[in-house]
Amino acid sequence: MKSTQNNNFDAIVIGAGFSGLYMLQRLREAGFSIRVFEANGDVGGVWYANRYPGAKCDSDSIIYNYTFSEEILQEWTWTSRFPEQAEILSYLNFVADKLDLRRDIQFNTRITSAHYDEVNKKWKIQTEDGAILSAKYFISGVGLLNAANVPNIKGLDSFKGDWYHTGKWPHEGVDFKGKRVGVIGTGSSGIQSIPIIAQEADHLTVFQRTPGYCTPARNHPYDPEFIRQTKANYSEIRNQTRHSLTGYLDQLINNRSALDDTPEEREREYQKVWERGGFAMGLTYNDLMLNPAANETIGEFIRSKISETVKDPEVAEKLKPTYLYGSKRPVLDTNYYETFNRENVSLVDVKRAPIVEITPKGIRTEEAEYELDIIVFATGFDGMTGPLFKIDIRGKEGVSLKEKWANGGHVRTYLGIANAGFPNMFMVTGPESPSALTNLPVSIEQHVEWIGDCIEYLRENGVETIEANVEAEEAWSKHCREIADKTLYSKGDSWYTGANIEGKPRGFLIYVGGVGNYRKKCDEVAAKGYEGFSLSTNRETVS
Ligand code: NA7
Repeated sequence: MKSTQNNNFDAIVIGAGFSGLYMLQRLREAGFSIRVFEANGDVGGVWYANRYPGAKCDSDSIIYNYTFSEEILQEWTWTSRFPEQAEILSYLNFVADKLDLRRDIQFNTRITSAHYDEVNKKWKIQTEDGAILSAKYFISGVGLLNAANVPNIKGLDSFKGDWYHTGKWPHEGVDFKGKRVGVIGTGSSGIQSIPIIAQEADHLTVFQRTPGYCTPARNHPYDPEFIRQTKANYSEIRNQTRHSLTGYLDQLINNRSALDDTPEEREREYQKVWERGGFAMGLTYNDLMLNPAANETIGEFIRSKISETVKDPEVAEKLKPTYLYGSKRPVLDTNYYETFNRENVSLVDVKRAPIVEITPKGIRTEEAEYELDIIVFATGFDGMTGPLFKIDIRGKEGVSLKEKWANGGHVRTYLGIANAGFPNMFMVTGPESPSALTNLPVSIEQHVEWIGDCIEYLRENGVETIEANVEAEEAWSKHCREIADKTLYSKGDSWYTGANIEGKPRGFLIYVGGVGNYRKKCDEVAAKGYEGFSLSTNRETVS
């Protein structure tokens, strides 16, 4: 890390995760001066912070990486099908070392505000310790999930034991041996950590509000021959993910409705995908995320698996989700349901009897008090807008991003990359881009490359500012909502819609039209001289 000697940059980027690291490399290679600010002590973003036991990614390792450098692709080798947090963090460290990125990153530095100065056409950016910097371009690489949500439960301060949030896990780890542990939350973080904590703890109590739809990950070490073939054929893999629906290699398995098959045929089809493991269950038929009756068939299949696995029928019933599959993020698991057959694990339904308070001794629900030594909050994040709102971002006339979105009645962006009223500001995987429903490195690379190309274009054409037009933004936002409303993705209560945060306005902020279509749209916008944006030189503005 180098301290800031020069306070004026072509571009300032926030975040040194997948997005910020590549943005740095992309703009540095193009000859721009750039500085990345990172609140954490090192690179990694979510993979720096989420060190809870069992943390891993649900994307196959071979596609959970950058593809822009053939050298990096050839030199790095993943060890197993699904990468664990520590391995992903090693990968990002490897990339940072290889490209010598750290010399342009300032760690342990939180950005508190970014204000657009209309007179000088610069972003004024302030750090927590009061330093003020300026840049022509302000780029957010803050990611979707860094604003940890610790629910406001009465009495937390009085708890005599220790408590942790999965998204801010201590680097030295947590010793669960001989402890009575409570985990609140059964989303991805809870479902990944519960089987591991159960093996160590004296007793584990799981406080479940809504059960997840879990399907087996079937993680396994990679075979060297598979790795050799993958490296030899990477251009084909890259091509496939970039033009796919979700940035994964999985394709639609049966191009017909789930309702076209008999129950026996469906069972066979689901079973095949279940055996394969990974995220393809939702691709078994073409209408699972479109038609509630079709969706019910996959829900029923997973519920039957829960009954088969969990020995106590009452516990099995509690673990069965009944909402639409995929309207909350489905989870890949390793021994999750099996964990509830252990003697030292109990399940508490806090939808039926909600948590009332945290006491000095543990957690009290409407029905009972549970004595605990450690509480783990696997309670998720204020997703998508949360990380942006942690910074006071203000565009023209001092209007904040928060005010803009609140005043207009809903979040709206142009392509999930730009905002009307916020010139020369870009978001990597911002709201209304495919982001959360995709294999993120694929989406991140596309955004970083688009933003890099755009900034180069502006330099080549002597453009001072670029700003999304209100009409283009409204049209994009409307389009996003319209296509989401035709699917079942937007019909659940989760961080996809903001429903997990008390008082947060609801809105489905993901473009569901697919990675390939989205790339095409972004490329068309660029090819038409940045259609939907106003570009201004010192002399004139062109819309
Ligand atoms: P999620 O998926 O948002 O899950 C959070 C869980 O915590 C979920 O089961 C919530 O229940 C539960 N929760 C939240 N607040 C409470 C309170 N107050 N009481 C009881 N239970 C609560 O977060 P994760 O960290 O697991 O995963 C986030 C993403 O990371 C995931 O989607 C992947 O993309 C990777 P609810 O469902 O709201 O009833």
